[in-house]
Amino acid sequence: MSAVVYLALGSNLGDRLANLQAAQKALPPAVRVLSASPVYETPPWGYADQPAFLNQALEVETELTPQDLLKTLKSLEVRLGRTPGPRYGPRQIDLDILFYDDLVFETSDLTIPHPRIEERAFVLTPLADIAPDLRHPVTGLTIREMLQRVDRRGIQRFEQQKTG
Ligand code: PH2
Ligand code: MG
Ligand code: MG
Repeated sequence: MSAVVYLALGSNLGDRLANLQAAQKALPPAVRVLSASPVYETPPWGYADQPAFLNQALEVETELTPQDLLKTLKSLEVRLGRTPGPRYGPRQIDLDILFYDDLVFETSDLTIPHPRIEERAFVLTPLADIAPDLRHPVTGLTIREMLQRVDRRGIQRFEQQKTG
């Protein structure tokens, strides 16, 4: 049995776009991308004195349990150059589990759905492009409804540099 999972990707250090692309490419065969949102440039949230982020959402299908998926994503973050830093501080790559089917689950190191989705325009904006009607299993609100309630100022589609 596989689960449908939504992931949030973020980067604000180094080649931000390359970091997002490398993360998607490095997902193991047990995590298959069904849909990828556009990339957005977003003002830093939580701790303002740091570079702007690029954020993206992915819809994936996986056989991994939530705990195994978390382990996989954490080790991928390290492989892609993430070093320890402050909570909400700058990072090469951040890979967060937003939803795992309609599971509601909490342990000391993992909470599903992600606890701050409804506050974060940088999560909701890309997610609304690929899953506007997805419902939060606890609040019953759709992604579109949550997005209408947050401050989207400063968030813009990131236009990729054309080459050649
Ligand atoms: N991630 C954080 C803290 N603040 N701000 C933006 N815009 N995008 C992020 O991905 C982000 C953040 C901690 O994970
Ligand atoms: Mg995060
Ligand atoms: Mg994280």
